[in-house]
Amino acid sequence: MDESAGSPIGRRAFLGIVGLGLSSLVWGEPALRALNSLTSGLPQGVQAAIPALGGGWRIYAVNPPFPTFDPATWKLRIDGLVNEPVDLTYEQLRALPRAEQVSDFHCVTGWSVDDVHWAGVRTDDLLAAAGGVKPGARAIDFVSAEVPYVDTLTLDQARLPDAMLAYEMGGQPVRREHGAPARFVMPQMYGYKGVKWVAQLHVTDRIQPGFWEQRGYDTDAWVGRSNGY
Ligand SMILES: Nc1nc2c(c(=O)[nH]1)N[C@H]1C(S)=C(S)[C@@H](COP(=O)(O)O)O[C@H]1N2
Ligand SMILES: [Mo]
Repeated sequence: MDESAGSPIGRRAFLGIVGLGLSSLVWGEPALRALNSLTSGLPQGVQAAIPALGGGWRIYAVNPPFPTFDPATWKLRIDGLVNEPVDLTYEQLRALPRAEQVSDFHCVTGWSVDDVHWAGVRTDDLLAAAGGVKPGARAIDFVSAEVPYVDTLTLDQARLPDAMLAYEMGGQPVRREHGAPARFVMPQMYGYKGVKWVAQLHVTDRIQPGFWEQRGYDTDAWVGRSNGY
């Protein structure tokens, strides 16, 4: 793994991940197509030992194998402090107002991917599908199908004009390793704030520390203005 392009902080954070013994996979696009089918049945430790770089993205997961996506049975739960809790099917998600954007992506460990083309649904349109939020709503827990990954954004953060629940990445449906069928995109914050394999938006009255925040990373993870940067 070549993390030498990262800043000292980035390197330290990366080593911290390794030190925790978590399976932060470091994979590259070219090898993934083949590796995914080959490695899905392997033990976590073996999967984590495969470094395949390329394409700019590093594929991260904390609890492999990656969740699977079946369009016939998949549901997105939107509940908590909303007026009409709902389970959206994939078809219903795709029928919500479509937004598109091109934005840069930054991981706190020091790597970035510029000009990523995303398509998906803005937070307001997701919340509208659940009848809107109730008084007192302040935050959203984004719960991953990859247990126990979770992260929380304030409502204001999640509603930023360049934040979205993306179902397309680079003009294609979000690939399995990138969080199929939907991942949250929060370009103004570091990548760990954007949950992959999103299964639930739980609206609450408070910020709760997400997976990486429980391990020392900042809750307000503004790019260039947090985590020691
Ligand atoms: N469910 C889940 N979401 C996740 C992560 C993860 O391990 N699991 N890693 C986060 C981090 S730290 C980054 S930088 C990005 C990486 O996205 P990629 O794997 O598509 O490159 O996903 C974020 N979302
Ligand atoms: Mo990251």
